[in-house]
This record gives sequence, structure tokens and C-alpha cells, in this order.
Amino acid sequence: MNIFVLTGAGISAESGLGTFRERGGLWSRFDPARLATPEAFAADAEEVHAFYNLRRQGVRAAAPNAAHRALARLQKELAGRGGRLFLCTQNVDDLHERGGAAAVMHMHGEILRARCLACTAATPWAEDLSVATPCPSCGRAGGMRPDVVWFGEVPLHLDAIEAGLAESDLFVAIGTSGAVYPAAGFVARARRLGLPTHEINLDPSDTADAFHTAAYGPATETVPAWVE
Ligand code: BV8
Repeated sequence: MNIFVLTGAGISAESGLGTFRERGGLWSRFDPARLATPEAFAADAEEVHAFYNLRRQGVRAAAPNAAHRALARLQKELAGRGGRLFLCTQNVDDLHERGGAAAVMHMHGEILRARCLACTAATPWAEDLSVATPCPSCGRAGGMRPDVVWFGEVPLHLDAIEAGLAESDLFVAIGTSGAVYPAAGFVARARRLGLPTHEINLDPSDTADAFHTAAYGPATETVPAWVE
């Protein structure tokens, strides 16, 4: 059996990482148009760096929770039976990997990587970035940016995601509000492919009506319960 799982900020909420669109979430305190766009970076790179430096520190201090670990167990179990868990995340943190998962598709990039706008080299990056940071590959300063996908940029791994959906027998979305496209459209794509669809979230998401079944509650309880 192959399962396609899409995760969002809700799966990392109980690890202490803030979600985006809930009351008190990141985007209620920061304006995405000012911070998570190429235009924002061009206008004020130092401000954008400060936002991501803070979040990078938060990710480094966080630990995976029972939901991340349950998905990693499921991935190993399916592989042992000749199946696959396609694990696609909108999250820029590395908690799936630290929870034991492999081959995670980070469709919105990774905050613990940096990319040089001059030579395009991407490299693991755990420290703060600034406009003075030189690229470790080409030595140029001023072009290093977080290796994440901003609004208006094309998400990553879209071909692998489409192939994974087409090969899967079940689609499950976990901890995502269904507000950001193209990820919010995966449930509709899965249904067109004839897959059963299941939502796991704290509350019904924006796309809740598109799912066949659902389980609501904190991910550290609902995800292990679904996996077992
Ligand atoms: C693109 C990375 C073209 C950086 C992020 C108008 C209509 C339709 C679309 C558009 C439109 N205008 C513009 C667009 C496109 C735009 C878009 O969707 N905008 C929206 C806002 C309208 N999309 C883009 O620009 C994308 N690119 O479309 O390119 C294209 C596409 C395909 C093919 C070719 C070309 C790029 C979008 C990427 C943006 N980058 N982040 C960073 O992190 O700083 S977005 C950001 O939102 C997050 O990082 C995350 O990746 C994403 C999704 O958020 P969620 O993960 O869902 O989080 P959220 O807070 O919303 O929800 C949390 C949920 O968890 C809640 O439901 C809550 O109930 C639940 N929860 C809370 N606690 C728990 C819990 N669940 C369980 N347990 C708990 N304990």
C-alpha cells in the first residue's frame, strides 16, 4: 500500500513552533507581503533576514513530537511491506527528519539551508544570515537568502508530488489550514485520481468539505492513533 501524506504547521505546533494563520499565528503578527516575498527581500533584506534568523533559532531549539515519530514509524512499516509513504511537507523545519523520516519532500523549502542568488549554490545553514554573509561557494556577499519558497515563487518537487499522488492508494492531510496553493489543491487532485482522502487537524480546515473522512484534535494524539 502507498500513502501520500501532506503536512503543515499544525504538526509542529506542539513542538513549540508557531503556526501561521491562527489567532496569534505568525502572519497575524507579521505581514507576509513584507517578509515572505522576493519583493520584500529586494526592498529590505536585513528585515527579512531578522525574521528568518528568529525562526531558524526556534527550529533549532525545537524537538520532534509524537506525531512526527509516528509518521516515521509508518514510513518504515510500509517500506517493510513493499509499500511507500510519500511524505510531503509545507513546513520549512526539519522535524520530520529528526523524528526519523526519510525522503521528505519540502515543497516550501528548508529554513536550515541557504542559497546564493549569484551562483545559485544551496548549502546547509544553521547560523544567522545577514546582507554581509559571504557565499561559501563563490565568496560573494549580499546574495545569501533562506532556501525557502516565498509567495509568488514556484514550489519545489511538483513533478515528484504529482507522481506520488498518482501512485498512492490514500491521501492524508495533517495540520494544514488549506489556505495556501498549490498544496491546498492536492486533495482535489487526489479525488480526481480516485483516492480516498482523510483530514487530520485541530479544527476543520478551509478545504474540510473536500475530504471523505476526518479526525480532529491535537496532532500528538490524532496522528499516533491513526498510525496504530
Ligand atoms: C505559487 C515558506 C505558482 C516560507 C510559505 C489567490 C487565489 C489562489 C492562489 C493565490 C491567490 N493569490 C496568490 C496565490 C498563490 C499563493 C497563495 O496560495 N496565496 C494564498 C495565501 C491565497 N501561493 C503561492 O504564491 C505559491 N506559489 O502558487 O506558484 C505555481 C504553482 C504551481 C505550479 C506552477 C506555478 C507559493 C506559496 C509558498 C508560500 N510559502 N512558507 C516561510 O515559512 O516563511 S507559506 C506558509 O503557509 C507556511 O510556511 C506553510 O508552508 C503554508 C501553509 O500553512 P499551513 O502549514 O497550512 O499553516 P496554517 O497556520 O495556515 O495552518 C495550521 C493548521 O494547523 C490550522 O488549520 C490549525 O487548526 C492546525 N493546528 C494547529 N495546532 C494543531 C493543529 N493541527 C493539529 N494539531 C495541532 N496541535
